[in-house]
Amino acid sequence: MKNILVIGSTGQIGSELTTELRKRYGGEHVVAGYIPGAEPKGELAEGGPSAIADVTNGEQMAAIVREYQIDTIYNLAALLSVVAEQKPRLAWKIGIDGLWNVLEVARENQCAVFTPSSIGSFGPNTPHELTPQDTIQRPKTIYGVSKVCTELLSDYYYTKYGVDTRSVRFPGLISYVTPPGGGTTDYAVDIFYAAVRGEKFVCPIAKGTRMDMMYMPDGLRAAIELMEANPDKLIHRNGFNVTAMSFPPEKIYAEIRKRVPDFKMVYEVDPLKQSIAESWPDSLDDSAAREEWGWRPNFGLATMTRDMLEKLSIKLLGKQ
Ligand code: VAH
Repeated sequence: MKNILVIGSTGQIGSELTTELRKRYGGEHVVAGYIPGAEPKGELAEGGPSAIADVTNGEQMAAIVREYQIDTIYNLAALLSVVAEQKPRLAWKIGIDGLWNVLEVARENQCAVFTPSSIGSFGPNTPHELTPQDTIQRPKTIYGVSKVCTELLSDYYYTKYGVDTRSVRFPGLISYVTPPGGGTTDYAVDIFYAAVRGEKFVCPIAKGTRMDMMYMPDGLRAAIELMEANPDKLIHRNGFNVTAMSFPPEKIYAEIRKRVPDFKMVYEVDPLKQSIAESWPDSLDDSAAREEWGWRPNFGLATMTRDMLEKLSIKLLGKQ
């Protein structure tokens, strides 16, 4: 039976991943790791054990791993791309110094480790269309630099010490549960909140700027299915391209207007977000994930839009 520690369990991915893991493995087998000031609340607090797990404190994490006999760590501690550009040293401290601590704890305690990478690990001279699994990665953001290092350091710990490290390169993740925290793709979440609230949406990303995206249920499944995959079939390990859809702002706007006809959007391009978005792929080739561990997305733009609008209407307005 798996005993799992989720580091960053109250963040955009962590909050839903912890709940999903508890459904699959039993609440008592999944520890919600958090940092002071970001305590689990409600279902996350009541659904199973929680503990302060700060990636910058290796000893603290090691004590949790021993106390709960942890065999799998999902490490979701990171600053997202825009916030990271404003706090590059902190981004490195959490993303890489923290990862080093996680990998050392995993090495000493025989834990498997999932630490997500991102399409942010690609840069302006990476092929933008159907970005290959194996290609040049020279990102120009500290977020991207830290994600390339995440992939390489995780591979190193597998090759040198046999630590079972695995990860995917997430596209923009869209969710109605926990709002995103400072990313370039946040607009694809914010647009739904504006539509349901009957507000005009001011889009910070320019018309025509395509980025890969994924509905959160698919993202959670990608992480869990990779960690459950037969290791003998894995040729790659850290940084599998995964995607579900790719669209520019005008396409998601048009899809929402099919259900919210009077919804309005205008553009006010944010220079930092736009420069980051333009350096990222327009679309990913995720054939390696499909071949090596059977990856398949379930949601596309239309089905995600329908579900997001339905769920957010209940969450924000109390009605369908
Ligand atoms: C961000 N949502 O925008 C994150 C993610 C691929 C995007 O890494 O920074």
